Amino acid sequence: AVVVQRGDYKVPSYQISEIALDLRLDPENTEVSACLHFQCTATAPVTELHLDGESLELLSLQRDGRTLAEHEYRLTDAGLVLLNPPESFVLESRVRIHPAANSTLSGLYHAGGQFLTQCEAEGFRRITYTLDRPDCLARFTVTLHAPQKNCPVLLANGNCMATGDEEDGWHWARWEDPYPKPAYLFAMVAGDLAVVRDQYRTASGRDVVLEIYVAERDTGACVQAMDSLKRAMHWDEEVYGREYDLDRYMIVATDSFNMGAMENKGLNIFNAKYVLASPETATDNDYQGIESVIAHEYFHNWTGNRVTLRDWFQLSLKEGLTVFRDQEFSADQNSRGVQRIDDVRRLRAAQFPEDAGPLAHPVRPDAYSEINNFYTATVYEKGAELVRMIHTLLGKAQFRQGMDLYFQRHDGQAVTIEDFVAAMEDANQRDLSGFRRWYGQAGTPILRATGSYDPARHSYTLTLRQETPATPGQPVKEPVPIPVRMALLNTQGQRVPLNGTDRESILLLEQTEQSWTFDNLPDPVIPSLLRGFSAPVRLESPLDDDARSFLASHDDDPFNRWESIQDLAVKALLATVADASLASLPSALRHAVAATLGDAQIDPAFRAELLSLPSEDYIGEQMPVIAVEAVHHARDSLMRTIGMQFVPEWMGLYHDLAATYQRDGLSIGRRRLRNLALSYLIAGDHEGHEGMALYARQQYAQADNMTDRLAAFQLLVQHRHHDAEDILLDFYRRWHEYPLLIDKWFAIQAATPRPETLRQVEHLLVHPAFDWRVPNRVRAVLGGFAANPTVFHAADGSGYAFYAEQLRRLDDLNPQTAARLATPLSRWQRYDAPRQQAMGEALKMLAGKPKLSRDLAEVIQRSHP
Ligand code: B3K
Ligand code: ZN
Repeated sequence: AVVVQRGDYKVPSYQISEIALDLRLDPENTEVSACLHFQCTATAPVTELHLDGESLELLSLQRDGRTLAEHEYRLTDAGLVLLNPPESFVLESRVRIHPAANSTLSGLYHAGGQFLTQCEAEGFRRITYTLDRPDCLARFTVTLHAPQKNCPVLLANGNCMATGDEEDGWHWARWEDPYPKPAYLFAMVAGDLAVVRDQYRTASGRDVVLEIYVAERDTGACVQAMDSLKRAMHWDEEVYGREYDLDRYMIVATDSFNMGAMENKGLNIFNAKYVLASPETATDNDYQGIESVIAHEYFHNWTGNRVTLRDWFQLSLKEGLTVFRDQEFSADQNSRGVQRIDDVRRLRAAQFPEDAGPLAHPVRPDAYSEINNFYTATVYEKGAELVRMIHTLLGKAQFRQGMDLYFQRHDGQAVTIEDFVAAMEDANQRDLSGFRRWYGQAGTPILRATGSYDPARHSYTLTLRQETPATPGQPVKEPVPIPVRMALLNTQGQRVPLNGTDRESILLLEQTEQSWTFDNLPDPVIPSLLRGFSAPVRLESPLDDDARSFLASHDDDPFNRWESIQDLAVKALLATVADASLASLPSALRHAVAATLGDAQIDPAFRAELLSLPSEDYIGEQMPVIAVEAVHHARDSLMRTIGMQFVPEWMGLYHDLAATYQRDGLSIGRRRLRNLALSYLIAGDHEGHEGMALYARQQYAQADNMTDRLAAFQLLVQHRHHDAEDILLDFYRRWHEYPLLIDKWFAIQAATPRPETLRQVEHLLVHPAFDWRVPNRVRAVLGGFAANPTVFHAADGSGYAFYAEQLRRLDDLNPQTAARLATPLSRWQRYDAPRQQAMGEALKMLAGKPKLSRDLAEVIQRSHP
């Protein structure tokens, strides 16, 4: 396969100033006429101009009004080559494409009765011949034709300039986008959609029409999406001084989408999961997801669209920065501490394992064969952490100055990560040359801290050491600058002054090892390190259990308080994994849990975080060889012990926190804590005794909202209480018309940690509601299955074999989704020999598949070279 190298970047030899598209939309055969204005930008004459094109059937080709002769162009696998093109010319092409047959969901496709597009990263070449690269910015005019009856709504980027009727019940609409844009931001939608409208007045007083397009029956479920959009627009004005720049902002929801959403200029297309919500059909987490994805796509209008990418290696320039922006937005809207904990949890769950395995790559990758494989946790989440570290190093006001300069310099341009860092430097006269290494070096640094108090000198000395493990292609690592936010706490839990008046400081570890001494400390201190998780590293902390337990109830940094209790839990769990007879609750952890349970002053959402045990995956990550079964049993048994030892406390919470449904932050936190209490009560139930399941059953039946109903449903299904079957049926009957809920119904079953799950999942795949063409559904079942440690990693290899068989099938329909779902198999090195062998065989089987997609081929090849 062709590998694209970052170092091979070349400025395009031509630019396209204008693209006029005309589409006659028909599910089977759509005709696309394109008129492109080319202008040479190279100094030397160009003998071959390569236009990208994929799965296009060329009907006609004209240059400056004249049909091209055979010696003037050549068709290839990758597109169309124009031979000896003039310096400037107009190219008119007509092609035929097949939207209904397009199951890849890239380019133009027809699904659920609608025409939709997805052009990032390289989907536009599946619509017409073009220079499909982000550094080619053109002005677009788009004319859509479709039958009025099936497609009353016709949308594209920008402003609607004219509409009209045609013969045979067809109609048309013409759209113009005043902002030049790369092809990946092109979008069009046609279908029978209802619209929910609102408006927003910008800071400078311009009125913007906001529209959300959904199926008629979903118009009542757009409140959270619309509200989040308005809050995001306001926040970007307040925090970054950025206003929206068109008169209309459109969002379209669909069930058929490869990812979360897409920031097409003025016309976002969204997975329905991130638009639709009502209290009866969506959980608090769903609401939260909508808020952050709506904001994320909106923020792209400046970080991504107005300032776009030079090439795909720069992907994190828009994604890391925009994730950072959406995280900060959510932190401002909700609880900052809880938001940070959730963000770090996601980073550790997805990015750390990626960075430690064969798919590790720098935030700015060096090579790819299929760019869609690089929309990763590294590019997104680690990329956001890098921006956050710049924010930490510069300070809030200085970061804003850097952003202002970035926009001022690069508005309307296609730029690089280097341009971003340079703007941050130039706006603040700072040198970030060492920091650049973070972008080029893969792997998660290990940060080792040791400290000692000197009673004679009244001083505390802290030594920090860093080391980054080797990753594929990068055997030797350099030190990176690591900002370590820290404080020292006295025995009363107060922060003491650090060589001056500051009681919190940011140490910058730039070398492999550095020490800092703090004086004037009459008493011993406990260090609180990496507060707020100030850098994406693995901290090996110097604290003993008592110090951890102390921080678990005294640290005023919410992240570190949570981290302390997590560390205690991980330690206890690993001890049980090593020796199952140690299944007790160590006293330091018991104290921390008791203190948290006894402190009603703690905000309920934060309290729920403190009391949640680390996931099986996270525990496994801390082991050299992941002991799948032992980890599962250790966690189960710790849940049970904590459940049993604190029955009155959990019971008290469960009863005291009962309330009628409200949507404010406090109520959300209370629901979360209450459902956590229920899960401990159920875990703590004695074997065979189902007392607590009654509560769950009652809650399932009587809940006035989906958060509570689903929490109970999940507990009942996962613990396989005797009437689990009835409850599954009941849920299906009630919600079968709500695809997003049926996704959860599938996912929860696939994630049930029981031996019979594999057989049940086989049944799910032939369930009438299962559909290979709908990624949400496929992800529910296969994604749920891969996230089910004991079943996916069954010792006999049955989980892997089954899984690979399904990916093989999926790859023929939707390579992007297949490749993404294949990544859990890349982690084979972390398991014992028989599992390694079985995962290797699964990968090998896939590697030998006929018509293996480039997407899946790359993941397999990099996983098992
Ligand atoms: N930019 C899109 C992701 C496109 C993925 C293409 N395979 C959504 C986002 O990050 O906002
Ligand atoms: Zn994004």
